[in-house]
Amino acid sequence: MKLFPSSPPPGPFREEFWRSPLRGPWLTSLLGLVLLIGLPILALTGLLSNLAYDPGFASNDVGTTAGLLGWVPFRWPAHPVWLYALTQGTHVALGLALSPILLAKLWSVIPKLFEWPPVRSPAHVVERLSLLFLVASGLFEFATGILNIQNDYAFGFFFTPVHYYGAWVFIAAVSFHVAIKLPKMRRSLKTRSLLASLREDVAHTGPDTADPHAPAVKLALPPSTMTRRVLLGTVGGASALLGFQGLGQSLGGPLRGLAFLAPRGRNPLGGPNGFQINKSFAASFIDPGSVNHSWRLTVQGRRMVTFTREQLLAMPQRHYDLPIACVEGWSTTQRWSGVRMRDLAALAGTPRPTDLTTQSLEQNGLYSTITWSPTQAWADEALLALQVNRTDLSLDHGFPARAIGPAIPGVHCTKWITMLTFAKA
Ligand SMILES: Nc1nc2c(c(=O)[nH]1)N[C@H]1C(S)=C(S)[C@@H](COP(=O)(O)O)O[C@H]1N2
Ligand SMILES: [Mo]
Repeated sequence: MKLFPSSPPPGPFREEFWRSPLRGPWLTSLLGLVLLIGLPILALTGLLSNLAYDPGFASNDVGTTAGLLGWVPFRWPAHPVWLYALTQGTHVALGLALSPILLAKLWSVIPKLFEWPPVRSPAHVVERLSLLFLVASGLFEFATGILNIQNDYAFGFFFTPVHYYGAWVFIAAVSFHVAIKLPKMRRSLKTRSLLASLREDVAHTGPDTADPHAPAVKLALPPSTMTRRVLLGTVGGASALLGFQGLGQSLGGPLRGLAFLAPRGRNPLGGPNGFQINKSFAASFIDPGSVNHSWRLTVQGRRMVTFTREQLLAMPQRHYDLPIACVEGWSTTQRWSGVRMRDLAALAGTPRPTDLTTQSLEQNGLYSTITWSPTQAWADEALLALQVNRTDLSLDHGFPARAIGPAIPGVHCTKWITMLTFAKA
């Protein structure tokens, strides 16, 4: 018994519904080639971001350490200090740049979604299921990533494991797809020259007939109303625009002006202390009475010591240009001044490298406590910062003191510090 009638229902299930002669295996393969180059870099920088969080420490537990997929082949280094700004800036800018390519590629194969009959054989079911995983996980990863950079952790910590495990599904689905389609992609790419296709005018824009099994209807498509130059130019232009705006906010400084979509604003001089802020003091709900002269820093090592801000300022001050590099892709490099973390550790009777756990005055914040690995905590540039750009930190930038260190994600630069704990986790 036949499951489906042999003639498709009207609408998108009929081949003549899809009229663009530009659609076809050459276009799909060309866009596929761009994704084939970009996606591995996107995946790698994404996995590195998870690693940079040091998710193995209890207070950093972002839910991504479970099982085989909790990929931690090495510990995140402290140098070069701009490492995370580079990897995460690349991840976000590239993700933005690839989104128009992904959408165009989906557009180029959309008739396949309405294939008739929908199910032909068990092998056909497997193939369609693998495509379902591919498209669903791809759209999901791009959508959650973009929402996260625009909405400031719209999903709270939920985002991290979901985007992380979603990435493994996407990586698996892409690998499977590439393994199957690579020969077809290579064949299809040979059917047209890119340069010649870009030179065609609209009257000479013929159908993409690379597929010898293309249905006859393909050959009888109406004349094109658009050249390949316009199509590829639009997709490429959108991609470049999004990529550049991503780069603008990653590189910061004057280039921040390019970042027309940046959720934290474009103005490089915005915010107190001359640069932007992520979470303001008001949004932290910290009692203003706890950051006045009564504030004390507690350092817990082998013994416990407390310091006033004046005592900290009387200690040797170090000055370093260090970026704050947020998972959202933006970064900003400023000159930070303060006391070395390892000097504080020594004063608390802990002269040997251990982990460092920060504690903010902020209650219930997602980022009020974070653990740094010994590599970070004992680096020269690991500071309890009291000043930035030679003036006191503003309340919004973490007054009375904030943590800042080399090559660490922004989320590890805890503001409004009340306690530092040096201990083996
Ligand atoms: N106490 C506290 N510290 C915090 C945060 C926070 O929400 N609370 N946000 C972190 C994040 S995610 C980043 S990117 C940086 C941003 O620094 P900024 O607010 O000075 O721009 O601070 C980090 N320190
Ligand atoms: Mo962040």
